[in-house]
Amino acid sequence: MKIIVVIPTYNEANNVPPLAAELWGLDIPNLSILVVDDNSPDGTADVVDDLVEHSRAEISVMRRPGKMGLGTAYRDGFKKAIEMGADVIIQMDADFSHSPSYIPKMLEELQNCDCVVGSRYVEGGSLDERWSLGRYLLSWWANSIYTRLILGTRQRDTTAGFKAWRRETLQGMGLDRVHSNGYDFQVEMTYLAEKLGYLIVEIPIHFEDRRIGQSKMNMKVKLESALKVWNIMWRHRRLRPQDRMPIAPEIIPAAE
Ligand SMILES: Nc1nc2c(ncn2[C@@H]2O[C@H](COP(=O)(O)OP(=O)(O)O)[C@@H](O)[C@H]2O)c(=O)[nH]1
Ligand SMILES: [Mg+2]
Repeated sequence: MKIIVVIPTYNEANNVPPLAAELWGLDIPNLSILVVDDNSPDGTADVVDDLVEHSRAEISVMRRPGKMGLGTAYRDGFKKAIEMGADVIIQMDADFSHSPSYIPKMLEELQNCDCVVGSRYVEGGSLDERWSLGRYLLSWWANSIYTRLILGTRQRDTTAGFKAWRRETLQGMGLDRVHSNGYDFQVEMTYLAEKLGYLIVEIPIHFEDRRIGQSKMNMKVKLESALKVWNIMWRHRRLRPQDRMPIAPEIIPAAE
């Protein structure tokens, strides 16, 4: 079973090497890393190239010409991972908010469902201690109440960015149906997967604030994402499990 961890990056040169080391340290056979970099001014892609050259474990970088947003980074990365033959595709941030230590549990759970989500808002999940009560409540309300009420989804952490997908789930969802570009991408993926009848399991995680570098999230982005939830609902409201995309059979080379 081939596992590819897709990591979108914008100015994460100091995070990628220690993150890659932690991922390889898990000792999961056939795990490789695909970094999707948007021409980060801090040279993140060159740092990955250096890793390609100097490490024995598998890592590659997809270079995009400029900052085009998290959503398209994941879409491009997922398509590439499928092309590379991944059976399981893991998505995570580069900044250690998503601890690699949860990955073995995610892979175990994925044997019995279509997608596993590392969740801050199920029992046992938690957020960085440095978050104020107000910030926590706003995030919890946005994720577990506002978005869920509009979309009618079961998933509690609707903007979670730490997930493990079966290849067939992403193929059946049809990545070209996904339009969101920024943080609303996570919400759209959740809604689409649930509408198409895929089984999503949330496992609790502790979400730590980024260790190094700066967040690309701000109040304007949060407000925009909140409005976009309506758009996502409108676009996909009629989808049913029978609307899953057909999965093309593997082309098996004919025997000589
Ligand atoms: N390729 C790419 N990665 C991005 C972009 N915006 C954010 N990221 C990456 O997406 C992940 C999450 O972003 P982050 O700033 O940590 O968001 P936050 O955790 O919500 O504050 C990080 O690995 C970022 O480097 C983008 O436009 N393009
Ligand atoms: Mg972050």
